[in-house]
Amino acid sequence: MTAIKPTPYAALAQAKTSANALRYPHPPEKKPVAANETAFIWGDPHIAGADGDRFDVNKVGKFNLLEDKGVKFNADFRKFTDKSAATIIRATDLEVDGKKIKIDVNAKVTIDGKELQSNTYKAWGGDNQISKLRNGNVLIDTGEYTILVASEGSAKNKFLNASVSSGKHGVSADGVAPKGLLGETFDADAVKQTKPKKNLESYQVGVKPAAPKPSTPKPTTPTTPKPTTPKPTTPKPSTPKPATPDIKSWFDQFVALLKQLFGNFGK
Ligand SMILES: [Ca+2]
Repeated sequence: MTAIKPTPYAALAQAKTSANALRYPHPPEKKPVAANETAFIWGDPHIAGADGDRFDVNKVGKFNLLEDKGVKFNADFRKFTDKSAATIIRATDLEVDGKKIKIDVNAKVTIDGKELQSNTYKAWGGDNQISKLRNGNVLIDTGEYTILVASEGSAKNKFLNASVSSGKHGVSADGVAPKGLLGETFDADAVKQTKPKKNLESYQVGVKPAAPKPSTPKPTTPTTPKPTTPKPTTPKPSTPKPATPDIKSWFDQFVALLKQLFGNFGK
């Protein structure tokens, strides 16, 4: 059999294509990782990860929720009341391209120590900006992420809920993948986590996980959680559990908010 010769037209088209390829070298575009996804943390804290992961964190201390290039987002977990076993987020702090942002339980915002007034915003470097919305919520835009922090609860017992959303370029366009309790769920895998990927202590801010002693390999006994001995004598004070907002409605509100803010969200 003789090989079929390309027709002159096909040969011409091929030549043209290679010429174009040389003229416009176009690296293949990488598929965005975990684009347009949202992870939530709310109540005593429940976590809903970016691709459907669900788990709870019931610890006291400062924990990292998100760490990526130019962004750190930490939450302070405290006991809801002195007597409750449940913990809630009492404060958050962020570092976004060098700016230090603190958000207290009333959603009061300070940037490098200066208070941000209600219904105002501040922008700095790149896409970074922070808005104190009329409803008291705080919106932080880093370009790569949109972070929302909301104060919830009764006047006496307030707590914070938060969400982290990725944009259309995903979370790894800058070559750095996110870490942290929420950040690590932007991994675009099909695994629905039922717990954090690592030992909870390794997310703790300012606490280095103890290095394993090489001599005595301790069996990995998980730190026994303090038995929550409910005092049977004293009647339980009617401390309402932090309202666990319906995740769907929270998300809908969030999307509506973004639409209201940006109009062309998602385009
Ligand atoms: Ca990144």
